Amino acid sequence: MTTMDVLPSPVRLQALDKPGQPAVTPALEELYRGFEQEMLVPLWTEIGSLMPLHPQSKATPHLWRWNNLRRLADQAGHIVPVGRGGERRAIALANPSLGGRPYASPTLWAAIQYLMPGEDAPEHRHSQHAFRFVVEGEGVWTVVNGDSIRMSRGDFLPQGGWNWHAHHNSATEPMAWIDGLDIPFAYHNECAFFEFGRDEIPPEEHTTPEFSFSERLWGYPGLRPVSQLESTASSPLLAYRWVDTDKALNEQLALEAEGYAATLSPGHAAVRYSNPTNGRDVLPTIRCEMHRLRTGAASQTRREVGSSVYQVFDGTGTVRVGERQWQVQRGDMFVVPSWQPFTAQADNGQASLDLFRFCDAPIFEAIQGHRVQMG
Ligand code: GTQ
Ligand code: FE2
Repeated sequence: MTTMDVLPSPVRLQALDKPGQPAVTPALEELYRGFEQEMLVPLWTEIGSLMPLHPQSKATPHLWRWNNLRRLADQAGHIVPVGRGGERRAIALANPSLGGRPYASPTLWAAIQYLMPGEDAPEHRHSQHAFRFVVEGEGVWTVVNGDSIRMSRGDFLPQGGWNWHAHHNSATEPMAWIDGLDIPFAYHNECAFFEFGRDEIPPEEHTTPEFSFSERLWGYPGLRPVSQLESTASSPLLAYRWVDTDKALNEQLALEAEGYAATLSPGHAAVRYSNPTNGRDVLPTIRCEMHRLRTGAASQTRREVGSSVYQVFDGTGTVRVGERQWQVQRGDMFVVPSWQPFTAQADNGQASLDLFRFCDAPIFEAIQGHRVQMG
């Protein structure tokens, strides 16, 4: 290293010549050269960005249109084979201010996955927690530890880390769905493990049952199998069906109309997918919810520690994230970065606005670092 390499740039010294910083003198320049040479950085020059008054996300609010996601996934379906090595035909949302990396937010992966008729995605497992959510179509079964689970519009399928899984399209049409995982969180925190499974799913697991074993065991609300009293970190119920979610949301709005305090705010119903063994979030790192805004209704503005990804499940409306605002429709996806204000409003008309949401709140709750602010 030459002296030139370690000289602080004039720009940097100029930046330091401001309130709260020591006077720039030859002695200070000498001190900072010493720091750089020994790989040291003082707190007093960095504290503003290291310890901000409130979260200042590196992520940007951004919207991805479903017709573009769908079109490009279909294009990939015709060009890119799916198989061992690449593992999945999944295309991730890349937040525009996260360096072109496949991160929707600093913690969350969100992708559209696509399988052509007759195709199989090979078996593997990883420590990252995952889920699938289906905005349109059917025909793909995901096989988790040998349990074959049907995927149809509106279904939510959690899949805790380290479970073997593969997907197969048994139908005659291609199918798309979205995946949410904590891949960026695991990447940045260096805790990821991965293992390849069998290259072929045996025929006896290549089944297409209406309901999975997990639903037959766990799919009755409030009824816990007494043979299964140990709580598990991720939900053992591997599919939450749209008929139930839809009914639960409708009933909240109906109860509200009858005078009961069943909604979050006027016209805003919401349910959280929960783990039936402990009542907590379905996955240790990811919270998943479905929100329904009655026609014309708006959600209360809120900001929250941690980031969220939304997908419009149905209806049309306006969403505001920080300084941005979009008119949205079915399938559109958007990111709400940490501590940015968010509100949604359903258009006036026939339909309500249904928003599927996932976020990283369980991580921050676990470290006593979670905050929500309304208004
Ligand atoms: O379907 O197993 O979008 O392992 C990213 C990683 C999907 C999957 C993704 C995965 C999967
Ligand atoms: Fe996977």
